[in-house]
Amino acid sequence: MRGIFQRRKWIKIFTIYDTGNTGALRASDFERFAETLAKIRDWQPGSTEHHQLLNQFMDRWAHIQGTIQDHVAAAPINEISLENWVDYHRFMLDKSDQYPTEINAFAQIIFNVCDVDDSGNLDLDEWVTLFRAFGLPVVYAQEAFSSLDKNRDGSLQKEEVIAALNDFYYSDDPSTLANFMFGPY
Ligand SMILES: [Ca+2]
Ligand SMILES: [Ca+2]
Repeated sequence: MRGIFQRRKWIKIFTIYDTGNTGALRASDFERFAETLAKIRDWQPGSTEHHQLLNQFMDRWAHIQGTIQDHVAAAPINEISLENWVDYHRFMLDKSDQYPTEINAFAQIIFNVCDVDDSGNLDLDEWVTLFRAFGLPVVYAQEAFSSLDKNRDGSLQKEEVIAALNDFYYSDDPSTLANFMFGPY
């Protein structure tokens, strides 16, 4: 059974990125995702923040696409299939030097966009913003938030989010609390 459970969570991340809901990831999905997030922060096209966010997402796309081309598909690709995506995560899991890149990049995106008051941590309202931005049903945001707030201080520190992302990506244990960080999977 090992791996089947992880696969479901990797697919969940795929659905978050698949903003065009086509079942394959393209550069345009990443661009649309960045635009949605920029709108939430009211970062106008042409502003530094808008530019940086778009670059961040295009870098993600280039990194993932490049890694898949080089190590997973072994051929040029202009879209990422679900199977390539799953194999990409298996590859990352095997290369322990690779996956902190993945986790940190995702955490960076979360904080850049959702830490609206620049406090360095996320309160519940900001976590709800994340759910909205990621196209996730907000009804699950509070339960997810509570499961990640390990020190129970009512906000999510970056370490808590990074620890949760680690568990989310790589735990194969159904009882891991962080499995629920983006709601049902
Ligand atoms: Ca905050
Ligand atoms: Ca906390």
